Amino acid sequence: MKKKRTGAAAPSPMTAAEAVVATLISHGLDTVYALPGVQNDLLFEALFKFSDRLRTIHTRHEQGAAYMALGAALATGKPSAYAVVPGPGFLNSSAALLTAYSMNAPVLALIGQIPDADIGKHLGHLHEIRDQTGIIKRLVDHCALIRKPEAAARATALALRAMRTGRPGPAALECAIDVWGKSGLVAVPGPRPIPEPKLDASAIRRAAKRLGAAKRPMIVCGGGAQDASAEITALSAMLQAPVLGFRRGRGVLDSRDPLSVTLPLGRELWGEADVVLAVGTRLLMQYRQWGIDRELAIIRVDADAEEHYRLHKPAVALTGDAKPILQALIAELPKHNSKRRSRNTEMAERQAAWRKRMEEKIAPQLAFLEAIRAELPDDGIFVDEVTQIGFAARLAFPVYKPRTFLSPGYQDPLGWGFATALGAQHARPDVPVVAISGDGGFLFTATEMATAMRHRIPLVTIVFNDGAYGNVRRIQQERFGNRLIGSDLANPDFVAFGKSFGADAMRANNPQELRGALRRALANRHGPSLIEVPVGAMPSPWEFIFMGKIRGV
Ligand SMILES: Cc1ncc(C[n+]2csc(CCOP(=O)(O)OP(=O)(O)O)c2C)c(N)n1
Ligand SMILES: [Mg+2]
Repeated sequence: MKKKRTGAAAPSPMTAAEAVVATLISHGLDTVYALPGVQNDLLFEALFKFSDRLRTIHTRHEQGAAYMALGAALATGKPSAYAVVPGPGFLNSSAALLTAYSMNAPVLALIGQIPDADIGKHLGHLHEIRDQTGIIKRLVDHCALIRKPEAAARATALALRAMRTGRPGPAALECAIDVWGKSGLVAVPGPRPIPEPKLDASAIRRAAKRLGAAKRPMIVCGGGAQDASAEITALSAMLQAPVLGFRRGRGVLDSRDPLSVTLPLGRELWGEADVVLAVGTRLLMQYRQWGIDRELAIIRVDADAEEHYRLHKPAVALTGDAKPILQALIAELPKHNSKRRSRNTEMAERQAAWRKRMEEKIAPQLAFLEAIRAELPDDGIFVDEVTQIGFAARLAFPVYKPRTFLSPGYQDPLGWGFATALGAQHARPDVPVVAISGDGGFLFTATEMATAMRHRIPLVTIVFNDGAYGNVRRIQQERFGNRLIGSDLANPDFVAFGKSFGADAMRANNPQELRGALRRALANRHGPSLIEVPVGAMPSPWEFIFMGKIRGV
């Protein structure tokens, strides 16, 4: 998205911390998710000073702060920020920062440091960690150490710009305990336009010709297509091309459109396609599991020029933001497009056939998902987790709008869900957010229920309690001769747990009761609600996800 150049304000005296905070504000950020500590006291002093324009949402663990920032970025598509102390504070946030990197999410980490003069000397200062910068560098594409107030505003603006330039992703700024409070003359810059590669007219023409002539075109969407929903919808209709979104690409094309598919039908269609338009997706599952052959031409649209060639040379590579590229493709396509018959009936029939097969195998999961979809409004956000219901949701939860199905990408970090959903709900108070968790994943960040209460965040969380790391347990049963180890869990009474924080908490024993509980929870906009659903072991969904080769066999 482009923003107008607003220029820097006239220089005025301020601390490095004030310069960072003022620059966040000048770039449109309104929240910092944070957990304080002595190295960042002067950052918090600046956050206090600017608290009429930037809210500080404090959490109970740094992973909560970082996942909340991630959730805010995913739900809004805009940059978000979190602040933590160095060493353990930073490391506590690192799984979330890693997940932000894997999801190309624009999250800015503000990380404290030991005294500036002693960085690298191994003196054993409070929270010192060997080569903190080196560790951060492995987790983000852009990081900088702030050493002077005069450089702080510019460093912040550069980090925010890097987060949205090319392939989006997180950035980090470190600042030493004795530098945050140093004063200097600072000019606070406004946002500058994000550089976009020029449209490659000849590549767009080649793509339009290939797609126009294709007999069985298909579109595959990843997270990079989330802001090009209108364009994907138009192209799908023009080409009568099914649109596959699995996990991060879900919701780009409304699930109610018969051309909107997920797994396993998407794999079948991959096996039949002659031209695939792949938008903002790594295509890892397609190349590594489903296979590729000479009969299939791939047209890739990606913000990252290197991504095109990581696995395979595509027929056409288009680099940049998906939206303008697809708009150019839409303008060019009518000159080359074949006459197309509607595939709606065919696709509806094939979807129904797969649905039937799934109902035969994973009925318990599907029934709970149906209950959730029936109560969650069309624009409500569903936050997925690494749990039985989550795996099924990736296959079968209908998604109607972009950025309303948040699934954690290739890290799949157990425990991301609750805290990420809190951030999503905090950043999007206008829509309801429902998080699902297993009993295992929920307790990773369940302490953030205190954050939800403190900041009155009306998130609805459903905990499916099977008393186990159920996914692991089933694998041990089915593949390892029932040698169960490390997969059974002792749990609290989740309803009592929720209530002890002051949350509205209830139990639902079946899909029908879940609907009633959700109705009550979604009506409560004053604070968090927790619904515990006791469940038994669930049937395996893996036969619909890991399906093996279909091309180039
Ligand atoms: C950070 C992290 N640690 C471990 C795992 C491995 N893992 C995947 S699923 C799972 C069990 C999940 O248990 P629960 O949340 O109760 O969901 P259930 O499978 O029981 O539905 C584990 C341990 C992971 N994905 N991420
Ligand atoms: Mg479980």
